Amino acid sequence: YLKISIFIILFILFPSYLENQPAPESPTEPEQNPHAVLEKEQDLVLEGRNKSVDLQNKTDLGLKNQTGDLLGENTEPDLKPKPNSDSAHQPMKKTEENADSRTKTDSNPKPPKVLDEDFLGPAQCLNQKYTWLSCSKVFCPPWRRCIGGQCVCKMPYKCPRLKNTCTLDGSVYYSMCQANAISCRTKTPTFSHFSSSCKAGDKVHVSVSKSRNVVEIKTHLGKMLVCGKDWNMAAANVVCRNPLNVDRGAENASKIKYISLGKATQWPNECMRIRCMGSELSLAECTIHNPEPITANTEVAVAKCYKEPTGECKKFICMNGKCLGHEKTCNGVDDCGDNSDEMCCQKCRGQAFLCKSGVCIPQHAFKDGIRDCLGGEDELNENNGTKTKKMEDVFSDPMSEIREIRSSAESQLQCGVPNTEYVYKQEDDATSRTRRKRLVGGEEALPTQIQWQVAIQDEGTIHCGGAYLGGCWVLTAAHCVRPKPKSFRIKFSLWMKHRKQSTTDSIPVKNIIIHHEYNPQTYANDIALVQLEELNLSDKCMQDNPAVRAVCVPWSTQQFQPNDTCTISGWGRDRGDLEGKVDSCQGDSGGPLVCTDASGLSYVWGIVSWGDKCGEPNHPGVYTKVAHYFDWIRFHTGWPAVTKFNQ
Ligand SMILES: [Ca+2]
Ligand SMILES: [Ca+2]
Repeated sequence: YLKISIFIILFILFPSYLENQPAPESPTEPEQNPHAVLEKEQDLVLEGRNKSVDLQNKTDLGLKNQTGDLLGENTEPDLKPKPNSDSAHQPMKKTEENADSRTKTDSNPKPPKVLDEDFLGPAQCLNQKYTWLSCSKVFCPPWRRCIGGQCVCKMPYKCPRLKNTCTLDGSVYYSMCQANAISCRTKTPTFSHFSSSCKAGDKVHVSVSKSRNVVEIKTHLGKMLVCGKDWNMAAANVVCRNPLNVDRGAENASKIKYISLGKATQWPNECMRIRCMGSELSLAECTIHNPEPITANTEVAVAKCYKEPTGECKKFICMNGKCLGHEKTCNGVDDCGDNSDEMCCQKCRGQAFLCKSGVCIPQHAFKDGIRDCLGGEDELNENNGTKTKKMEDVFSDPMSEIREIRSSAESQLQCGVPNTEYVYKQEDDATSRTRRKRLVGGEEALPTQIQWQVAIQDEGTIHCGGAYLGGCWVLTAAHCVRPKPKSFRIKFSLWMKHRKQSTTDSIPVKNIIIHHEYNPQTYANDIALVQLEELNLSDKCMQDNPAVRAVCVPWSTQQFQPNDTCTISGWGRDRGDLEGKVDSCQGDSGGPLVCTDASGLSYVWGIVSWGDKCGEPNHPGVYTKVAHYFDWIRFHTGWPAVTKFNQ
């Protein structure tokens, strides 16, 4: 009896680990068994290894198999640096913009005594020059979408119809998203305020007093000061850019006691609390709270704009060239104005929250109902993410619109969540009694446990697995398929290779898209999409099936990090083989390596590609790193088919 097995592997994910880009120095690789080459009668019990493999010091994963020791007992001198710990002491590759502040680490052989390096880093990350527009690290705002790792301006008509919004020229738009999509293109402030009657008197007007640089805001409620509470560099940057026209924003965001303001001027006696993300084009785009009375001891906001330093910057240099004190990095506040001071952090200062991707987000973004960390770890333990902190008393609230857009977009696509009603359901089958018995190298799956796993049947034989992406799309390895759709069928919910269960479905193939740069000699770009045939008179490709669910496609190579736990599934060789000494990889080609994020969403992180003596510790399998191919997958399947984020 044949069984599907799953194998839990504790992957210490290394950035280069999953990449199926065989190194040029290993031209003989294709000789080594690609998994797809299986004999016909081979039974499909899935392969697996459940070793805990420490890959942290390794880069090759079989590519340089003579030197790799995957159990981590030795370290090759030419290995790449570990992603985390060593980086602070790695010589930084100098770049025009950020070399100076850290060159002191370059020439010093001993660990430098620079406290800030506990926070900033690693160097490889800093070299990537991430900003708030780097959507491999953060989500794009709703008026932008993620293409090729950058948040680019969305077409204004792609914004949903929400609360009426007025622009500075008095027109009415149907959402702030739309107004900001226009600003995004013109790079000039457009949004004015939320209201359906776009009267000029309702505009939000910001100025800075000649004396003392006190920030003033005029709304239809009158002229007020800005409260010192919540006032920070992110907001001061916005004021300095507009209306003060200082591109690099603020030098600092200070506060002054109301009582110490000069009596010569008649100052307003109320203030409004304003909270900005930092990327806004005017304070009107920030969250503005209702007025609060001012007492003598109330602090109010002061903005001192940035002055270019004389001489070289010896501190942190933002991607936009601004020079910042190190204490302003990794504190959750966008001091740079492009958020580059928060994108590569190993720890966060103060109350800021550290996302697993190394980004510090402000404390107020923690459990605010908007997923800020890629894996959603800032929004855990909420009731479906809708119930958030107590609603604040706000005058103008762009965050509620952002929250609404995000949650509606994110609810459109269902992926990465198995049908728990059906999961682990036992078919009436004697062999199920042996479930959970450990096999060599893995664990047996239950009949409907891996709901995105499919079998690729080629001329009646199953050689390969695949992952169901939803709609009419299946992802597999290029070496598993040929451009002959008629030869293939895709089998869903198949537990035993030769025997259907009640939920098993077999679907003909309409089209096969092999990556145009797939190289059958090297197995580079070993990835293919299989498009299923539609049902008669329908645009669906399969009947609703309680035991079939789609897995999500990762859009960023940063979504999973070292020490994340992932799962491989597939049919391996028969059990006898597994219990003996093993070639445990065979039979799993094309199958998914799936990682689950903090919020419980599962992503197809890798596709089983090839391996060399894959049962042995020094010779792990090689996987196609799916996140690299996000744009390619999206191009062929269409946006909504593959991602609920960054749409
Ligand atoms: Ca900061
Ligand atoms: Ca959040």
